Amino acid sequence: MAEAGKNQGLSGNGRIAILGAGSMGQLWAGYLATGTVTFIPRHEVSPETDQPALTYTFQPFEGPEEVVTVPYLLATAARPSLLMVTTKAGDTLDAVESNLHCISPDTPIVLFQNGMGCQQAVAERWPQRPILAASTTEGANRPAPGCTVHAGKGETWVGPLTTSATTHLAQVVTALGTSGLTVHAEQDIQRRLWEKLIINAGINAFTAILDCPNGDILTDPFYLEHIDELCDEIAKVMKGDIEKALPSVTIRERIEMTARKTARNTSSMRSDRRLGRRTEIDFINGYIARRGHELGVDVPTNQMLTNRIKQLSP
Ligand code: KPL
Repeated sequence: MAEAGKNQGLSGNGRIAILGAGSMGQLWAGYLATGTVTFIPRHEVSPETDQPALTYTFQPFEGPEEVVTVPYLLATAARPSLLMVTTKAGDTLDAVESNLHCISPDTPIVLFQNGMGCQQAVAERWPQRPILAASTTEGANRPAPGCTVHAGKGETWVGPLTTSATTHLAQVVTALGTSGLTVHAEQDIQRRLWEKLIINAGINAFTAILDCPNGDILTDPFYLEHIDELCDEIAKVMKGDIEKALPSVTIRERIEMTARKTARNTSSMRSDRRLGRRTEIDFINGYIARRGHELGVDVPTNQMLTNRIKQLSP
């Protein structure tokens, strides 16, 4: 963690609250300056009976391991200047709704979810609020309880989802950049989210079904049988959804480049499945299938992968 300091550019007290203390939340909290960041607890924290903070071991991408202590935001504390939401896609809408009472109407909210659909649902529900989405290629995992590792160095793009978010973009990028992680402003965040969605749609379900690391899908007959049809469907739905769509061959190249680059990684969906947790399939292949149905595009492969994952997971 960096030294305590006020986040330049954010209005108010400069404090950043993080909703969702999973690997991604702990990664950002591990890099943001001590004293500027708090976690929003799942349940209200009582100063008399509850732990006032979350403590964990953080292994940064470079340098020695550190013990990080991040206080919980108390109901009585001053309202934060920025809310980062790092919950699982399926929990996002409810988590935001349950915590809006401690977030001022003009405080920017940045959504860090995988996949598509939940970010748009939040922006549609609160169109007057400054809501932004982030697409990140940072990789973090928790190999053991109480231990978070920054496993892959990436970049993060942040862009507005609602009109009022546009004026907050520069200050949000500056505030997140104080972490030392690479953060860019992106006006066309919808396209960035789609570009990440493509990768997740081509890797996650296959790894969860085959129960293998990312790189192993590339030679598996089940993947080889379905990947071209999957990429054709993705290309058609993408074209109906955004302006700068990609052709099917480029989609396959991008999926395979990432699968090779992250060959030994366990995807988030395989990990969810192994831990018996709900997966994010509804926001990945499930989202593409839903959009396909709305657009009149046939999406049997996305639907098949969605169904297979739902049969395997809770
Ligand atoms: O983002 C990922 C995930 O696991 O969700 C990929 C890119 C597939 C890396 O594991």
